[in-house]
Amino acid sequence: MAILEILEFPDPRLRTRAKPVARVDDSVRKLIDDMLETMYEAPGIGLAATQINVHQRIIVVDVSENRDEPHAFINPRLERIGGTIESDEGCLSVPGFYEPVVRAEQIHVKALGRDGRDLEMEASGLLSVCIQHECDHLEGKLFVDYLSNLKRTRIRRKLEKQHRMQA
Ligand code: QAP
Ligand code: CO
Repeated sequence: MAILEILEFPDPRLRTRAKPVARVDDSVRKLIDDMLETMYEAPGIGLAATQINVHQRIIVVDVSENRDEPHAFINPRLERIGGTIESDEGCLSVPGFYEPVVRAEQIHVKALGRDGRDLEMEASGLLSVCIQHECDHLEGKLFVDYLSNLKRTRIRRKLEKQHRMQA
């Protein structure tokens, strides 16, 4: 297992559209395990492969209180079932910033699981929001894209300044 480096906004690599996983093999399983370890260590509740600069359609999430309900979705497809929910979102790639975002409340997810088998799941609440947020990453989309230009620009400038200070 390994902890991987997480790209931070406005890194242009976060805008890459991820490619479908052709075969769920040991390398994909190792990647999922490293992503889960990286997410737990951060700590976060969700991580997309895009965030660790791997442009394959893989996300991991765990929204449980005890941090013991990991989910991995390979080639996820989302159907919005209904409702709307507004919640404060953050992102490991946008550290220190939380802003409200409106999403579908209920979703249906089809994907492959870590075992390579078809997986279907309905989700609502935080799990639903988190899956939608992570699927956006695979399209090169970030939660800050839902904010006003002013808010997004402020966040970008603050992170750019932090990155300069770290350099
Ligand atoms: C996506 O995000 C998410 O700013 C997952 O300093 C978040 O795990 C979906 C994190 C909220 C729905 C609601 C963020 C950690 C973790 C930070 C995360 C930070 C440290 C974010
Ligand atoms: Co994120």
